[in-house]
Order: sequence, then C-alpha cells, then structure tokens
Amino acid sequence: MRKGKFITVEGGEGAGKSSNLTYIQSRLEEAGIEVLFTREPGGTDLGEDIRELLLGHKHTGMADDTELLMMFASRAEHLNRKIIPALEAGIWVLCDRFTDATYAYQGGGRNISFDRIAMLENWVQGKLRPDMTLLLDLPVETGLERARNRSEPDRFESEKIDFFDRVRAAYLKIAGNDPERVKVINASKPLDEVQAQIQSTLESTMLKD
Ligand code: Z5A
Repeated sequence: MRKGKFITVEGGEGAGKSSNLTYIQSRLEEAGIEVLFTREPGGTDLGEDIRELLLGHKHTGMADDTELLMMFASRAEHLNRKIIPALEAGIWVLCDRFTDATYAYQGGGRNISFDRIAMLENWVQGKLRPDMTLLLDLPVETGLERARNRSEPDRFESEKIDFFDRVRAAYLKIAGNDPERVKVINASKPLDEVQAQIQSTLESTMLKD
C-alpha cells in the first residue's frame, strides 16, 4: 500500500532541473516531509551502471530499441529496490526525470511510438504513476545556450537541434493531455521567478492540506 507521494521533475537541456531540485527538496522538508531524492536513469547501483552506458560515448551508435529497453531496465530496478519501498514506508519520492522523459526523448526525439512505450510503462510500473510532475519548459535555444556553459556534452546532449525540438513538443503534448498531473513551469525566467512559480504550484497541489 502506497503512503508517500511521488513527484517527478522534467525538462529539456539546460532547463534548470539541478538548480531547482534542491529548492523543491528544501521546501518539502521545511513542511516536515521526509523526502527521498533520486534520479533516472540511475538511482540504484545497477541503474547508475546502466546510466553510464546510456550517457557515455562508448556506444554512440546504440539501436533506439536498446536505448529504450535500457531506460526501462534501469527503471524496473529503481522501482523495485528504491521507489516502491520508500512510498510504502510513507516517504515522499522526488525524482529527477522518470517515464515522461522516455516519451519525450525516445518517443519524441527518436520517433519510437508512444504505444510501444506505454506497453513497457504498464509492464514495468503496473498502475504506478507520479502524483505530480513539474515540467520546466523553455525555448530549446535558451536551454542549449545555458547547457553549453557547463560540462562536456553527453551522448544525448550531442544531438542536433531538431531532436530537442521534438523532445520539447513531446513534453508539451504530455502536459496538454494530463494537466491535472503535469504542471508547466516557465523556466526561461530568472531563477528566483522560476522558484516562485514552483513554490506556488507546490502550495496549491501537494502542500495544500
Ligand atoms: N533520458 C532519456 O532519454 N530517457 C529517459 O527515460 C530518461 C532520461 C529518464 C540524462 O538526464 C539524460 O537522460 C537526459 C535525457 C535522458 N538527456 N540529456 N542530456 P539528466 O537529467 O542527468 O541530464 P540533463 O538534462 O543534462 O540535466 P542536467 O545536467 O541536470 O541539466 P539541468 O538540470 O536541466 O540544468 P542545470 O544544470 O540546473 O542548469 C543549467 C545551467 O543553467 C546552469 O549553469 C545553471 O546555473 C543555469 N540556470 C538554471 N536555471 C537558470 C535560470 N532560471 N536562469 C538562468 N540560468 C539558469
């Protein structure tokens, strides 16, 4: 039986997930909530090994289906070993990316059909879905510009701009289809304004009672 809440944070390149995840965790903890912070792909020892294979440049020509299945292999491990036990213990889970990223990157970016992804989602997750998802949205060019000032690009960051256009469009499509769960945050604003939007969204949803 689930008792904790499951919150995920999504967005394209340079959307500011890292900058805002710490902020979200602090707001939840200030409200007296025990939070497990984790990420995908990864989150477990095995998942982090899979992450290295997925993001590194060793397997640059990896088949799209291999990439998709490895995302879900990492997720199956993460759910069974970490996410579900935490939720059952009443701990809230705050996850940096989850299955919406698969729809956006493998679905939108790589053109794998949403139906095929949904089949794996149902298999691996059963009925489990995030209670709330914050989608940090911004124009692709702005995000890439921000990301360029950081570390060496990983395998995904090395994609061309039309790939990221499809990723963004897929995220916005998901949000349009599920507005109750997915809250779109305008991430092109300065950081303090982005965090104000996040705070007011948390207060009107997860921290309402
Ligand atoms: N992936 C996938 O394909 N399928 C899946 O199912 C899953 C994932 C789960 C790894 O994700 C990759 O896995 C990801 C998709 C794929 N593709 N890529 N790349 P990741 O989340 O680890 O990687 P990332 O997207 O590159 O996240 P990141 O490195 O953590 O970036 P970020 O969190 O979005 O940005 P940031 O580091 O917080 O900010 C970037 C810069 O902008 C930084 O200098 C900040 O100081 C600055 N910043 C942030 N906010 C602002 C504002 N508001 N104004 C100005 N500047 C700002």
